Amino acid sequence: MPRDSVPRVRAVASVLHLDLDAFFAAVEQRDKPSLRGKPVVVGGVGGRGVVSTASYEARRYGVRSAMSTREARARCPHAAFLTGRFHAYRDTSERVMRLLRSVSPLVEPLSLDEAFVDLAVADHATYPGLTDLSVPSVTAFAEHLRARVAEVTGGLTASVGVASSKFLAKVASDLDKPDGLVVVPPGTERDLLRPMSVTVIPGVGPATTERLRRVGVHTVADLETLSEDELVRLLGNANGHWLFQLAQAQDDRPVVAEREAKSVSVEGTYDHDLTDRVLMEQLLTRQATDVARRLRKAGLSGRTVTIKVRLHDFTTLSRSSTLPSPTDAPATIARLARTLLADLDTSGGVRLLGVGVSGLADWVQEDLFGETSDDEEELPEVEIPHHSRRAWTPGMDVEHAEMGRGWVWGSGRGVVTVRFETAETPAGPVRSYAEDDPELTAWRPPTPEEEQE
Ligand code: TTP
Ligand code: MG
Ligand code: MG
Repeated sequence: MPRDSVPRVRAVASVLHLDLDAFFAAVEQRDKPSLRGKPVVVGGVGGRGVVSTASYEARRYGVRSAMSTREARARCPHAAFLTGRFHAYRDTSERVMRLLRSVSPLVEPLSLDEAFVDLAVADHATYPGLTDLSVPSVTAFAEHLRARVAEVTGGLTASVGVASSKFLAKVASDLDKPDGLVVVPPGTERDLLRPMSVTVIPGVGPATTERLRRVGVHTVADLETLSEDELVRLLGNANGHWLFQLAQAQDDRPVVAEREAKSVSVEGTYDHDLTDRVLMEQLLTRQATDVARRLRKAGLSGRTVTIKVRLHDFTTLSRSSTLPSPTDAPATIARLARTLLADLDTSGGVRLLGVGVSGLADWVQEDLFGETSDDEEELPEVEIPHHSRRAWTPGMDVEHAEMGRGWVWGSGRGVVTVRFETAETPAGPVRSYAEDDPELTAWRPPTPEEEQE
């Protein structure tokens, strides 16, 4: 950001930020009626598994995203531990994004469950109330939108923040989670921020927090006591200016609809279905390193890391995650790629894996996020085995010839236990089968994308 620019913050609260509550877990509770109102943990269930998310019932026991599943089990042993079903999350996400795009042409998704919407250019024909961007009017609109989200998702709740900038809208959506709405009246932004920890500012990670702590700065109010020059001396040019401006709620970043971003990607196809997660992670790590090398050669860096996975049945899935600032670091790309893989159900076997980076930055070119030492990782030798085994992972969708659709409750010792229920049924019965019972098959909804690739 140029040194002397003074961002022009909007005079009205017209940036909306929406984030679904306990997203993966909420989708699981929707599709598995017996789990509604109960602690649910979604993530890797193996020895090195990590929690993707937990239902609010499980959060009461201290279970959090990115915690090891082992620790989550210790904190909340009676929770249902499920591997993710990406197809269901993507489908739900698409319904929400479609709804948001019906509101405004300017929708900027940040992840599967989260987006900014620019209400200043909202479709007035669909939402006539919005011609007026007053606080009561955007409040009524946001409540209406939250109800619509519940409708299109089959009952999921979303938390929404509306404010005069992206920064404040995102802060606001988090204030009353879950199922909350906070509208920040224009003019009150700084009062809202002052008591908050400096970590509320995007890009302020552990290293910056520590540097600020050493000079006695904990809150945004503390930050305001430092001059721009002091902040630049402390944190460097880009970070210093950025923090100085954001501490005063000066954020004029526009809401940008998804653009055709340049991307760099690498992929590999395999003769035999891969089922070994460790092997898949090693392959992704290698691909991430290749992608990083190409990015650096081209002088590019990107914020969005995407993995592509083709399953044994040729369903092609992609999963992406967006960093707060651009990267070309192999370890960062690899780490993110592996995390993304953790959310996919690959139990049926994988035929193709790929990693890509896209989304060139529109702000803060310096690596605010890259506070960890981030050098090339040791690359393991990767050998691809010539056989594969089918597995029943907890939470996966199945269909039984007689009993119909259900989900895997657990498996082991040659037995798989299934609960027969779907979003449309009441809580259903539990039955056990031999793992190789020919009557039992994996179930996946037909998707239009399957034909594309
Ligand atoms: P979040 O919106 O950060 O979290 P959430 O929706 O589960 O909970 P809430 O918003 O109510 O606090 O992330 C959206 C989804 O992204 C989350 O459901 C699972 C996935 N995710 C991971 O896989 N790993 C992570 O570390 C995080 C934070 C999220
Ligand atoms: Mg969320
Ligand atoms: Mg989110």
